[in-house]
Amino acid sequence: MNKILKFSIAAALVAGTAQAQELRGWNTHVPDYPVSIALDRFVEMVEERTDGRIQMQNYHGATLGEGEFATEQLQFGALDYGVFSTAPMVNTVKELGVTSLPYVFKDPEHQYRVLEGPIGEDIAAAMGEANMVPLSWFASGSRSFYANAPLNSVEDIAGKKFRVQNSDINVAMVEALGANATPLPFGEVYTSIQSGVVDGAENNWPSYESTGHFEVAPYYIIDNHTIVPEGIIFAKTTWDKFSPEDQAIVRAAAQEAAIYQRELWAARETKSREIVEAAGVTIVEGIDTTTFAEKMGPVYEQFASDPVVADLLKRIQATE
Ligand code: GTR
Repeated sequence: MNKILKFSIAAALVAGTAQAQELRGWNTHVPDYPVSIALDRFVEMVEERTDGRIQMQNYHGATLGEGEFATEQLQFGALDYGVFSTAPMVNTVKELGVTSLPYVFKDPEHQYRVLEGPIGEDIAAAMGEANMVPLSWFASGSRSFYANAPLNSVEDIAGKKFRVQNSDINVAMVEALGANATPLPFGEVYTSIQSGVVDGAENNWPSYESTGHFEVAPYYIIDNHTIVPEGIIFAKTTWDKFSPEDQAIVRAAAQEAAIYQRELWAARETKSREIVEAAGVTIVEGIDTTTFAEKMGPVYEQFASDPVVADLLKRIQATE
């Protein structure tokens, strides 16, 4: 073997070992959705600021699987990171349950104050036990019910079949309203409403619009029952491989991406509502949500009686 060839093989080997392994990022939304745009920005910031030491690839549109499956993959460390809704995690991390309870947050700002303070640190520690490291929280929007038949009041929710995220709390919430709950993957909701497997679902404006659910369930009642936390979450097994310096870079980029996402979100909420209104969706707003909230007593009893969760709940309620 001549010297030049030997040298280039050696150089390639060195380059090969130095070459960062590409991390895989999960996301359920279409590429032009606020979550997806902000996640792309996050990756650009990290790659640039780590001089390519960390290489990442986002997979949008649930191409790596539906949320429930992806959440498990994250917990096993088979996925490196992504933007995850915490709803499917509440069955494993009981501390997260408190954040999925109906009307636990006064508004999105209240949610950020909770998640970005000491309560959020305790929740993050509990998530760490399940191999998850939350780095920043995105705007996730208030969720409300929609159906293929009129929903003029909370009473109209009773007797219908609703798809829910895969979380025991969501099932209990729907049952407490006298309705039937079916946990289904996000990607199956459209066809499930269309074929009558369920009568409706619940979500925020951007998801209601971007998925086309409004086409098959054109009655939306604004009850704002939950604001389920959602954000950039890493597998702890991946996170622990970063140097402290790189961890600081990645965390800062995730936080900047969240600020960007919240701006995009505000604009998209308005746009999504305009789109569904133009399509003729019937929107019922200004309802008195006290009847809804009162029916949630058993749900709180079931999911917030554990002392650790009860304590978190008290602290959230005491947060201004
Ligand atoms: C959306 C959320 C998704 C997914 C979806 C659902 O609002 O952004 O991550 O959880 O709801 O209903 O499954």
